[in-house]
Amino acid sequence: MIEKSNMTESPFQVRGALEGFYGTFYTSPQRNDLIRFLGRHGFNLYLYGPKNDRHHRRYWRDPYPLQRMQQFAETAAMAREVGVEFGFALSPGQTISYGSEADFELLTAKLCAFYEIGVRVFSLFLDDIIPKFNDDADTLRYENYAAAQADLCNRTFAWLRELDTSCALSMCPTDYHGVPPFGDYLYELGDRLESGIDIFYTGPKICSTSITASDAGAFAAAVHRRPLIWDNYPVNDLAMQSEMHIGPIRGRDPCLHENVRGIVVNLMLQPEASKVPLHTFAAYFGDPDGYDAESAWESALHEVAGEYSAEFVLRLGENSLGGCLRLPEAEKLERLARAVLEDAERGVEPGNKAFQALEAYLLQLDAACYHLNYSMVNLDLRQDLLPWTEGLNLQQDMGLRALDVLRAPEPPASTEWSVARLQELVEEVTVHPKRIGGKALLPLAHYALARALALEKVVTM
Ligand code: LTM
Repeated sequence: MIEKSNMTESPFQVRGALEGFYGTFYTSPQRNDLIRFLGRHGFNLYLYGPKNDRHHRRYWRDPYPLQRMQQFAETAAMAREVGVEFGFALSPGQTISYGSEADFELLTAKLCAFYEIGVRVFSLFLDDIIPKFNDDADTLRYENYAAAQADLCNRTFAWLRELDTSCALSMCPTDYHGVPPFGDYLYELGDRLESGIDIFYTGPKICSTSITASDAGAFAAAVHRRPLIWDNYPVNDLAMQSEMHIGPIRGRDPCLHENVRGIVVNLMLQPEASKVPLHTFAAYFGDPDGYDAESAWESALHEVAGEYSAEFVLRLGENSLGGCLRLPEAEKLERLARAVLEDAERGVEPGNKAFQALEAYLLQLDAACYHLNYSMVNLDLRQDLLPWTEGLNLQQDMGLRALDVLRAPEPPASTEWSVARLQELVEEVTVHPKRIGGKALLPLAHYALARALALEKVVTM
């Protein structure tokens, strides 16, 4: 486990996690549990801004119900005790009139309610909106969109600092990724925004495979400040909902800290599973130069899943590496399945080395799925992984059945049942909503089916 004391030496000033995804946001107990975990691993910020919280975005003007404010108050107090600042973000961009005094009053009233429960870190998220004024008055009032956003942020910052000089403000711009030359908007925003306001940057892409110190340096030059990285790994919302990003963080430059104020990690929809990549971020924060993704992953799995379950979660994880980090989804399984298919197509008798290697690995996956379903001590992790465990279980079952069908000597009698079950499994795997296990087992299953059906024809002729 990474001790908090190591983190005081981290070169990253801000080490945060962000509830900033689309979809069902966390319950208060899930959030509190995650914050305690963050505190134990040297993170110092939890930023709250889930897109589907209507009081955060769609109905940003409305105050939160009392009961939710009480929950936030408890969370903020607990967070501080464990060394994490609870930050509140508001997303007013869909409907705000930037120059309106009435809207400014509603915005500051919303932030003030959080100030009163002890929150000192605030953010305005202006991402994922159409860069067009909602109110004609803004068209007359402002030279351009960046000027309007800068004005809103600057007034909010001045208001916060008058309230309390310890308050911090960051903002997520409408263009938050890319490489130079950036659009006029960003240069304009950088010129106009008060220097004390942090700006988020997601790297060259929205979900970036790699983020280098030079990417961040170029963005910093454009906006006249070192950005905060909004890291869209491991988030798995929207089109990524079929993916489970339980692998370690990779592709973050060891020198990134030179050009950023910090990194804030956008979480998955599954809070318990998010702890695994978060643990690896903690290792990177503590020693970016010495960071080794594989060993960080191993210790993350041991801590989050427990000694007894780590290797089984690893089996699932190594078949679920697809996503923005651009790793092969299931490198080993695909390699083993392809080797069997190639042999079968060349007429090599089943049962050879490749066949045995695939069978042995599929049996390992079978054992892993059984463990993940029925023996995990961390039940929250079990629950988070369940749809992917189900997908992997179908894959391994289909793979083993395909090997049975290939191995069967005398169709149709000896394989009839296996062929029928294999057909069903192929259909189930094809429509399964989660991505896991790569794409190589299906061609093998199709090959086994086609061969069995062809042999059946010969026998019955
Ligand atoms: O990345 C940013 C700044 N905004 C949104 C996030 O809210 C969302 O979670 C990620 C991943 O889909 N993409 C975004 O564009």
